[in-house]
This record gives sequence, C-alpha cells and structure tokens, in this order.
Amino acid sequence: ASKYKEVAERKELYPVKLLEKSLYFETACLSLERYLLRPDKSGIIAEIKRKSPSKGDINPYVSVERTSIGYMQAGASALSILTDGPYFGGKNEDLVTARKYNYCPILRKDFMVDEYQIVEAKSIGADAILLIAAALEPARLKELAAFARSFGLEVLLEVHNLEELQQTLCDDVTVVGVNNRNLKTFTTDIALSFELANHIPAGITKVSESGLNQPEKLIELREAGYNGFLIGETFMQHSRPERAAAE
Ligand code: IGP
Repeated sequence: ASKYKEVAERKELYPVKLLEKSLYFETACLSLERYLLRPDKSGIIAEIKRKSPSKGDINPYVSVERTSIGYMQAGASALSILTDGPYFGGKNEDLVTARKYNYCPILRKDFMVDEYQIVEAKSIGADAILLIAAALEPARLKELAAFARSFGLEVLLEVHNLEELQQTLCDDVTVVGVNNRNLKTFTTDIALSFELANHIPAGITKVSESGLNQPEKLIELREAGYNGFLIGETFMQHSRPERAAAE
C-alpha cells in the first residue's frame, strides 16, 4: 500500500510529461530474453541489492559503478537493479548509474503497481520490469504487462506456484521467473524451480530466482530447462560482489 503513496508523491514531483523527455524513449530496449538465450553468456542476472527484509543490511554502501561493470566483466547476461527504497535500500539513480556504464539488459526490480512506474522505468533506461503474480490481480497484471510492452519493455513474470502461473501467463510475457523464496517465511528452496519447470510452456524463457548459492545447482537447473538465474545475496554479501561473481 505504501507503494501507491510513493507513486502518487513522485507523480506530483515528476509528471509523466517530464519523464517523457528522457532520451531513453528514443532508444530501443535490449531484450532480456535474447541475452539469456545467448550461448556465449552465463544466463546469470546479477543483482544489486543493498538490504532486504529477510537479511537486513547486506552491502549498504556498495558502489553501483564498480559492481555493475564487474558483474558484466564476469560474464553476467543482465543486471537486476533494486529501485525500491523502503525495503531494499535502492533508488532510481542506481539504475541510471548502471545504465550509464553498461551495455546489457537491465531489469528494474521493484513492486510495480501503477502505469506511472512503467513510464518511469523506461525513462531511467530499464529494458525489463518485474511483475509479481502474488502482488497483483491477474487482470491487472496483464494490463500492466501490455502497457510495458507498448514501450518495448520486456516483462519478467514472477510466480511462486502453479496457480499463479496459470492465472497470469499471457501473450505479453515471454520470461517467467520462479521465485524460490517463500514470501511468508523468507526461506528459499530450489526444489520449487524443479517442481514448476515442466509446467511452464515451451517457448517461454525460464528463470530461477533466489537462494542460488551453489554452482552445481545452476547446472542442474539448466538441465531442467532454465536459461536464467537471478542471483543477489550470494554476490552482495561479499564486500566486493563483482569478485564473488567472477569466481
Ligand atoms: C535474488 P537472492 O536470494 O539471490 O538474493 O535473490 C532475487 O531473486 C530477489 O532479490 C527477489 C526480489 C523479488 C526482491 C526476487 N523477487 C521481488 C524484491 C522483489
């Protein structure tokens, strides 16, 4: 609910008319899906996350420049930048910074509830947005997905179970992320990714999200059909996350 208030406040400060002047509206988005499927890349979506509700501070003073450049040098396929302030200590400027130094798809990671945030995502240079099935009515999620597509932004649809998947999958979604983190207990279990793998239609690009801390598991997940691996904490808990990503 606090997101709605935050969005209303920003709308006042930076009306859509102003956002639309951003030069990024003249730039085509890079396809997250295409980068995940590139055979010369790892499939890793490397995340910048300063803190989280489950862990508290992880790396509050991280350098977005150094970390994002290092992630890409280490072979990441894409970047995930948390822009939510209250829970994750992120900000829009983090994405702007990552954009400035990297040529790769960038996922804006936030709780999207309003069209305004999608215009904003495009205006700061994002290539893809996250839509969380657990946080939106299915019809509303599909509306937001179509709106995002109208700007060329790709949608990563995040699900936690079969029901969410079946209710929200639509033509505007090309990438589905299975979040291994249980939102009630905050614990992660990769078994969920293996369970849901066969229920995601062929032709949809599959991403496993959260709790990925063993290289062997990425290999197993790839064998199960996953092309993408969203990794935050495993990298961010190191003082130099980009070095952890290179290992
Ligand atoms: C990364 P982890 O366990 O590697 O730090 O997880 C990512 O999956 C997680 O940050 C995430 C997230 C989200 C954060 C997944 N979905 C939605 C905020 C909102």
